[in-house]
Amino acid sequence: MSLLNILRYPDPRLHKTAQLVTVFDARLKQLVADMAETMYDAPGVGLAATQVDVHRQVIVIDVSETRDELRVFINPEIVWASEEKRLYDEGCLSVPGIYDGVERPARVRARALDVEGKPFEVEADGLLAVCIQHEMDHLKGKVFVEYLSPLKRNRIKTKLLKEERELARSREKVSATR
Ligand code: K2U
Ligand code: ZN
Repeated sequence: MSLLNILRYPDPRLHKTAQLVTVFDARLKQLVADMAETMYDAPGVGLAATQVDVHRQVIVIDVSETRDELRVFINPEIVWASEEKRLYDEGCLSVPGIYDGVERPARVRARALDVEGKPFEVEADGLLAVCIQHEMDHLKGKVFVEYLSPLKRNRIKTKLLKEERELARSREKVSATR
């Protein structure tokens, strides 16, 4: 298994639309295993393939306290969402250090395929419902900061680009001393 690089906002690749999975083979299983390892290492409770620059409809989620209940959603779709909304302070592994309120349906029913290609449905509320919707946004090329005001979004973009430049400079200094 291997740790994958997580794209950081505002990388344009985060806005690509993921394609349907049509082949359920060992390569797909390897991708899921690598995504799960990357998610647990981050640590996060979810990860979409888009975030690791793989543009296929694959999501891994584990919202369990014990961190040992991995859920894999392939070609997921939301087939029902409650009228009732819930505001949740979201974060994102692609937008490190930023948390802000996003309102979404409180409960959803999602239909997907498992890693063998077998269909299943799950009804979710709480953190699982938020995470499923957050990850499915990633597969559509949408990052949660797009729900925030343009002012907030631009401040976040400026902050993360500045951090990216400082990170690149410190890496140059390290390689120059070698
Ligand atoms: O997509 C991601 O970057 C993974 C998110 C999933 C998530 C976002 C918002 C709300 C719930 C889940 C990361 O797990 S963000 C880090 C985190 C960790 C624990 C609980 C909530 C968020
Ligand atoms: Zn995210």
